[in-house]
Amino acid sequence: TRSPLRPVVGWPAEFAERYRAAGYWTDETFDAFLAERVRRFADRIAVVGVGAAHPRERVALSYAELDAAVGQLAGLLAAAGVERRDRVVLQLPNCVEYVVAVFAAFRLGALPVFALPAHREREIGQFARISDAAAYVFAGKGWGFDYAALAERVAADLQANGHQPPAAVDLSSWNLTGPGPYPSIVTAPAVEATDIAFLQMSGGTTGVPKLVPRTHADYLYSVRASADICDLDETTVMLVALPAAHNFPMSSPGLLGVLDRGGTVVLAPDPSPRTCFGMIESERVTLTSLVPPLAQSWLASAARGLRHDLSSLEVVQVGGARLADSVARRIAPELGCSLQQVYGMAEGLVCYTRADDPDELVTTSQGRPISSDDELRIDPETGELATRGPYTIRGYYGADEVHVDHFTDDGFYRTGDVVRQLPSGHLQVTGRIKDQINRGGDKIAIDEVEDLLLQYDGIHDAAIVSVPDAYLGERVCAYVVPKAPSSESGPGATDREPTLAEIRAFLTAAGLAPYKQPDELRIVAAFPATAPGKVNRRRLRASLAASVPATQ
Ligand code: J2J
Repeated sequence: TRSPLRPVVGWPAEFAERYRAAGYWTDETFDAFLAERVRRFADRIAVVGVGAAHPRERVALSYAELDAAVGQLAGLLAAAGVERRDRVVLQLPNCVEYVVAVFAAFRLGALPVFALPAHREREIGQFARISDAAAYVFAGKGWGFDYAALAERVAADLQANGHQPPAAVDLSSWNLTGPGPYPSIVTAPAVEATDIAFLQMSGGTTGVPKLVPRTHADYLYSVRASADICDLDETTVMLVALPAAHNFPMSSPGLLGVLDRGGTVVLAPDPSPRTCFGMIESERVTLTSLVPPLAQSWLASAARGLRHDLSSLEVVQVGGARLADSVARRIAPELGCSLQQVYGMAEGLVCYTRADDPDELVTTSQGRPISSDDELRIDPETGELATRGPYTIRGYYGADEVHVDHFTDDGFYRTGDVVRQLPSGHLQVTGRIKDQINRGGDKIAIDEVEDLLLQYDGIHDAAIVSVPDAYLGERVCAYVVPKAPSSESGPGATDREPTLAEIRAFLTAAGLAPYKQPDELRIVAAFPATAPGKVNRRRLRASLAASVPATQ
């Protein structure tokens, strides 16, 4: 049997009452959300994309067909043993089944645990362990990686460590449109809107990831309010180019915002300009969300004359990492649409530039919060932003030991971001004080990579440093002090500096997602001496970063 859902720090009663009275929190749950949209928009197209098993075949589901597929998949998950309140790790590429799987979990009153396609044994194993997942849903091996083999390795590893492995559910062998082998499940068990609906990945600053518990009520508020701000309606066609499980394309306003308004979600199987421009043209896409490096590569392709009709595109959102002002200024003229900057986080707070903001604010700021009840506090000394509000969590899932590092006594989430607030209320993100690298929107916990490097045989000490990168914004540089050559090394001894390729092979063998692995290696004889401790570790990284001029 699985352990019960763990308790989390929630909103104090007086805040909960305030958010309900203000109309932010309603009684709607995700399953009820879908049911109501299916009633209103039954024959409209809800989701377009490729199937998990057929990455080259176009599939389109109406709202009614989506609902039917959700019932079928819920039947399959139930047969795999998933029950109300169980956790289900979802690791799917951008295929139509992704949307089906999210709502199939909700149909059972189960909680999706969102993972990225780039995650590997280490991350999936951690998510499964921390959440004590009942099932792991993935998409076979047709997507450039063998997820079935990954599932086997994760299961073996959990078993070896005394954990019950989750049931493996491979959607590449599931028939999305045909009658399923199991009875369809059409009604959901009773769930409260203030219950935790799912666990989202946190950017991460520690060796072990933290999971973000979001409730139906708080998340759906952010989705509805985002759909209002972005003016979505039935004519909205959104291209999901980023991994669909990322909080940004999921909810800001994301695919959920589009479904809220009866629009169409188009899932791009990969984010390349070639694929995405083609889909924008053929599906008449009006909205998409990008991270800054993708925005740059789209600009470069448009400038090179990759010929496609992008005239349907109204808004390109950019967020996840700081967009350089110079790139921001090119988006509207060169892609022929409006730019919207988005600064958000899985923990809650989301800021948008607004359609009627002056160009200067749109190109130089990261927007202002969704809600007038988003409370912002900027530390006068460090500039760090702390925030609380109707959709910002008060604590992580099952990580009590890190609580005080991330939340203040009065319930503010410490973002670790350094910001400046303009008189208009808009924020500019100017820096970061958390131990994290933001590699073009992908978040890397420095501690996690350093801890693994220290397990490498030939490494005496290691420090992970962020290096400026023209395309990614930041890239990952490992400073390594090799072990001293042993004095008795005779002929054939292999005492020599480790190479980047060897270190990456080691980290791959350790099951670490490729995007977290060093892009670059710098060997040094010794680190400047510092006393042990977190603060000194930060100082060491800063002095290393300053010691060598960054190459582009
Ligand atoms: C600078 N840094 C940014 C921006 C996020 C919408 C949009 C993004 C996310 C997201 C999200 C930034 N400029 N425009 O969840 O709903 C950095 C900050 C922040 C961290 C959160 C959403 N937009 N960031 O990126 O949980 O450091 O969410 O604290 O992945 O990304 O990362 P994540």
